[in-house]
Amino acid sequence: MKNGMKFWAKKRILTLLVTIAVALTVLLPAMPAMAFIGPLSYYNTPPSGPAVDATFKTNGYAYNDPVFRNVVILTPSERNVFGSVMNENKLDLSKSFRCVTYLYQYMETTKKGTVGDGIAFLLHNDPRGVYARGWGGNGMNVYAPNFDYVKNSMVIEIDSYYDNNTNFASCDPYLAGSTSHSAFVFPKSSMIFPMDHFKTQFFYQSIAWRKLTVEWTPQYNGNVLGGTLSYNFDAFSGMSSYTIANVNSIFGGSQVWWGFSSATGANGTANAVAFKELPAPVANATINVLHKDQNSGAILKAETFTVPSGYYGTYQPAKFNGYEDGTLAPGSAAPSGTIAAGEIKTIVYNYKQITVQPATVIVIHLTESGTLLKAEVKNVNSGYYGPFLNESFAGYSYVGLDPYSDAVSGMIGGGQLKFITHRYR
Ligand SMILES: [Ca+2]
Ligand SMILES: [Ca+2]
Repeated sequence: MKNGMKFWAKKRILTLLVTIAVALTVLLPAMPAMAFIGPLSYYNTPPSGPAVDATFKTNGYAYNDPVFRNVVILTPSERNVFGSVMNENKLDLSKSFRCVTYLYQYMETTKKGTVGDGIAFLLHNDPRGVYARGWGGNGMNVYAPNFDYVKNSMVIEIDSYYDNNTNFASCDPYLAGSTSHSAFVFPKSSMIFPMDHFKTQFFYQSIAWRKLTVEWTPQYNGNVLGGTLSYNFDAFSGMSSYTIANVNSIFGGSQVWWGFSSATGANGTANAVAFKELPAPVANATINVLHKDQNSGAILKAETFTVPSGYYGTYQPAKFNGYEDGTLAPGSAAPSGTIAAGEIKTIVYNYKQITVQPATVIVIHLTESGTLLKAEVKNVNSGYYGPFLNESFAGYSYVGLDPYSDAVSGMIGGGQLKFITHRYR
């Protein structure tokens, strides 16, 4: 009996130990190990930015870098890990936004190997909210060939590993020689194939922190909210854009969660995101373009453009009869560059006349009843003339230009004659 009691007690303890061991095996892969919460040794110092605050939720193995407070390490430099960072404040897709980050997709300085699997910027309305996730490895923590994927979502993937297998969560478009690609992808309950990548761009892996700018521009089609998601990654050829006709059909609403997700498989890569500018409305700025006669300084043409703040494209000189090609004036704003919200920039081009020929402007001052007060012949050069304004005559007040008068200033050709008629009463 005593022996029997001992055997029973031993069996209880053994069962308990096995239960604990099984529980640990099941739980551990989902919990960040203590070794992963320290600073990471990057090859390059991350760009600075706003500290990641309490509104950001990190999941899986992701954590806020203890040294660089604007950086979230999505995966430490380990195999088979995953992580995400989601903001607890939803974005309203009826308003524009721009978000600027830098991505790191490389080893720690202490490690060597192949890079994988990538980082996904995602907008979503998954019922799991900030805890939404997909499979690890090439699932990049967003895809899964079943209902584990992140629902009601749109992804910009910066995929750092080419997958040609067709037995996990995603496989990739191929371009000989490239190691990485970016694309728009809509996660779904089946495997992601090359054809599910939209507007793919190919590139090479890098040890640099690479700039990722994401912009959203809403657009209504009648009462239906649509919009365009755009991004520029590491100064590849311009912005890549994808337009959605109906936001509700993708996200099931216009308010969406946003954040970054990542995973590694066989390659222990550090995947990290440095926040530079958190999502903020894209405000407008003003660009004036002035075209001037180089000698007289007269304005040949003036244009005003309302543009989104940020990068603006090139404003070229115009063409004017009788003038050489325009050149940028001293002190002019650059013809392309960046502009801040609310800022006004003035781009000035100077134009030099090709040949100067004599021309004539006759300025006549008449009363309404036709009495001549004064007449003058002005010998001018071809090109810009004037202005020849009204004058003061005792006992008379100015009425205005005669309806048949030429303009008080403007362009005149060589040998041409202009009549300016001012009327008085
Ligand atoms: Ca891949
Ligand atoms: Ca891919």
